[in-house]
Amino acid sequence: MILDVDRQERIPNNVDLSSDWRLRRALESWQPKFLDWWKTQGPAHFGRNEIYLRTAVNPRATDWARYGHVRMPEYRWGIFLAPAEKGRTISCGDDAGKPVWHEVPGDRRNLIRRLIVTQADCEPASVEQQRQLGASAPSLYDLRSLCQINVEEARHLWSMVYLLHRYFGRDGREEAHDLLARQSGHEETPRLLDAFNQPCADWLSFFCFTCFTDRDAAFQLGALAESGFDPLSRTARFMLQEEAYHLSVGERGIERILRRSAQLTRLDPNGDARAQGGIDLPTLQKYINHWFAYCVDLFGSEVSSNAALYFAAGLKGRWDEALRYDDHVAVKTTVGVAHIENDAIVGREVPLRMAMNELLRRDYAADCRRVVGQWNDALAHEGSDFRIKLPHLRFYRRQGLYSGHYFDPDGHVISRCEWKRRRNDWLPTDADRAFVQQLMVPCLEPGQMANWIAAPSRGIGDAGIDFEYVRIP
Ligand code: BYC
Ligand code: FE
Ligand code: FE
Repeated sequence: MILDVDRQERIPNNVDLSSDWRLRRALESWQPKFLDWWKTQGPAHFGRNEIYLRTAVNPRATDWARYGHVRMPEYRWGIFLAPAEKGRTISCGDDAGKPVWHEVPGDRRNLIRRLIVTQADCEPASVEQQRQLGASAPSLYDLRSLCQINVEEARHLWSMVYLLHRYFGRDGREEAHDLLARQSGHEETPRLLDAFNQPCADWLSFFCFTCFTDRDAAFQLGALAESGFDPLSRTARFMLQEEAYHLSVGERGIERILRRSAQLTRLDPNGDARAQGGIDLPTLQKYINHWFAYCVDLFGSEVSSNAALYFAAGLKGRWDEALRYDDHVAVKTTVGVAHIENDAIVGREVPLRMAMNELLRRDYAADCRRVVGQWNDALAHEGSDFRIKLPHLRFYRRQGLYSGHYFDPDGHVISRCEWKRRRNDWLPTDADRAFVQQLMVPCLEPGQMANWIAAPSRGIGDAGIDFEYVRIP
């Protein structure tokens, strides 16, 4: 009998590794390289401590993870695909409606590989970016969140490396090797996408990252879950299950900082949160501007022939493609996309398939606006008049139609001169970063929080806020 989930194996999995000795050997020889990467590029602190972590054990809807104290290097990283859906068909593009592929179609090999490699590259990148954060955790509760997210991003890497090894032979093995060789922020061998080469050196950045960058992951994985290459779809679907928690860490983290900042502003005779050892609300807004803009770039160009190819080939769909749309071929309609001509904003109609990146970005932005709405409710609840505002999609872009032009946070065209004059009002300055950095002192007593952040409303599962999430002897 073939076990659904094999947990006794060196690599826990539900892909029947035990019956494919070549694949198993290839992955087992990648494993020590992965562990070496984890040691040298992964979390620099608390590697020996027992941490209350969730471990994925079975890709079903409920009861899919176990919780318990484990040391991170001993974490059981597994390869799990969501259960196959019987009779699933290709959800978009030229082959919409035909049965999905269980092997890689030869003519789509390069496209699929590029999608998987791009997705895969982000996972270890994020762990590298967050490497030093453990040293300045604002609480044990938050330290545990960081470690949880790090081990799960590493599991996402495992999932992608499985796909590369299983379906791409020698090329796949080389790509898997390169995934551990590139390094976030490295001058010669950086990570593939810009946001993953940005420093994430303080906890305000961490919460912005998990709110906005992990949300990009959720939307990209949603689009990949629509893939006609079924193993990719199933992998993405299971990763999405873990991703929900990452987003909540970011959303709730920022909300806790906002609440605390509002309280400290009120407390100070001059309304200065900084004087009270907190982060002032305008600085928070600047960090949000920075990270939102970088994450908006992650969707690629507004008009993209790559995106059209992915869609046409049935490899990447729209958000909720199957549920939200009737026309899955998408060759008859157009989408309005603002272009910049002679410093003026001009609306143009673009063939729908060419605008797939932009559609996903708009869905992403709508979700971000929903979150900002909740933050503003929290600010109102604290009696603050300050409101967070998401910058316009054109603000501070380095990819796509708006890069090389200047816009204010409302999306109006401005001159380079004006940009230089106002930039420090809109984006964190070196002084802002230095200020935030010096607030980052560890607070590791169970139940205690650093001064600049409010306590969470509740703990993890049944555990209280004062639970010993990380055992520190
Ligand atoms: N930075 O037609 P274009 C995650 C490149 S996050 C640098 O505009 P395309 C995670 C692009 O690669 C989710 N380069 O774009 C989060 C192309 O280069 P080549 C990650 C960029 O291809 C937190 C050129 O510009 N998953 O998992 O339609 C923690 C022109 O391309 C950027 C995915 O992204 C950029 N921002 O779309 C842990 C899904 N943007 O090929 C993990 C897979 C574009 O001409 N990736 N370029 O050399 C994709 O679907 C697409 O590659 C993209 C780009 C949406 C990223
Ligand atoms: Fe991930
Ligand atoms: Fe994530």
